Amino acid sequence: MTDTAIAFVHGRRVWDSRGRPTLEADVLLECGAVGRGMAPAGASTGSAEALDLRDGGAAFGGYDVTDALEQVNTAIAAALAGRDAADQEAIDAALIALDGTPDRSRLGANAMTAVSIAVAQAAAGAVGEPLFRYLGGPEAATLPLPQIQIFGGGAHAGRRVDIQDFLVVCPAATSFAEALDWTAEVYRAAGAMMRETGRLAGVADEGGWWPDFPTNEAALEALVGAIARAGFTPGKQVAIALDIAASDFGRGGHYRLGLENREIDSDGMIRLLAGWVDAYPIVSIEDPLAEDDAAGFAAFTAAMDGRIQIVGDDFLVTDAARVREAAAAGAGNCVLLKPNQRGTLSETLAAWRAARAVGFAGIVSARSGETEDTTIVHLAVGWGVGQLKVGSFARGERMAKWNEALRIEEALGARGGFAGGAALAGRRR
Ligand code: 2PG
Ligand code: MG
Repeated sequence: MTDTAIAFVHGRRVWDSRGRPTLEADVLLECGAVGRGMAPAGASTGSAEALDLRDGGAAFGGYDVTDALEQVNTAIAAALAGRDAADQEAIDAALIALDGTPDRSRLGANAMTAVSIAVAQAAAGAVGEPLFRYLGGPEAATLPLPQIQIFGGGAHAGRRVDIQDFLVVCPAATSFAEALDWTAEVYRAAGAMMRETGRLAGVADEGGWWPDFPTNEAALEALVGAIARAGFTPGKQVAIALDIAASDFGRGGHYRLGLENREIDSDGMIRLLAGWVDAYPIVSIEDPLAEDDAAGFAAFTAAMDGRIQIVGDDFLVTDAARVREAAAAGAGNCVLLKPNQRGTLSETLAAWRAARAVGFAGIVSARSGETEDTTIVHLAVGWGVGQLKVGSFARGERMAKWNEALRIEEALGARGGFAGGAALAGRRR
């Protein structure tokens, strides 16, 4: 038996950032190393995501995880006992085989994600390395460009505005720490503007300011204003990224804009977004069209002609095969990577490898329901993904991840680098 053989797997129910049940897994190795992983949860989920197994029923709004927890402590624990934690692919393959369903509905992608992360953390601990170095070796030395939410909308703010995320990126920053410094000033300026105009109404699910705006465009104007008020040149130093999350209000080529109380088709959406790209310093748009609108995705990509980054989240659901299909169809140029959309780290890495092979950029992303687990930061650095999105610049579950990136940047010192604006797909950097 190797030192990195799994001695024990233990799951427990804990609570996520929305106060809902979630689960965490502890993995103990024969050598004494321990790893822990926690499952996050989405609110605007793609329909092709692996299943987040919930009990249903009355307790905790149906969000309890008794079944998933039982899977961790019985079937998964038994199947992984004695297996080598240093062979992540074999561990993840064993989880997938044990589940045996296409959508991970037997074990639950939440159970699998927590265990898959815990195994990786334990294996890294066994050799005394931080996870990013365990995953990427000495080559893993580049901090990702952060995408940070300033206003939260869509499903994360009671659908107050149609767009889900109004984010900023700092293409001209020269380090991760500097990107956070700049974003902190923009976030503060945006909050001050909301207060002065009497629109300050707290924060949305991911810590962004509650978007009390009459139109989507008013939110974009406010974001440009906040960037300028913080002393930065919009578009040059600090630029805008959007997550439209269009699957939340579009289906079958019809898009229902709640704020304007009107419905537009795929072409209408493309014209609307193209107009915003002309009018505002936007460098990245995620899920501009709905997950079932591959033709719209391709048409928007063609219309943008490589100007901006076009990200697939609900559209690609961290799936290697979908990434290859999208590239073949000319739909998008960047994949969002969320481990719990598939259930294992190996499948997440496969999606990233597929993206690289077709020339797509990538963004490692948190979920709107999060925990204090900072593993995704290590994935971004360890796999050299180049971009990281974990929500806004407030709330502990978000700041835990930004702060972990600062620690990694400090640990790398002069050997480290910052992906910067070059990590963005598209010419408008
Ligand atoms: C997204 C994520 C994170 P959710 O759409 O990109 O912002 O949201 O976790 O609710 O899917
Ligand atoms: Mg999204």
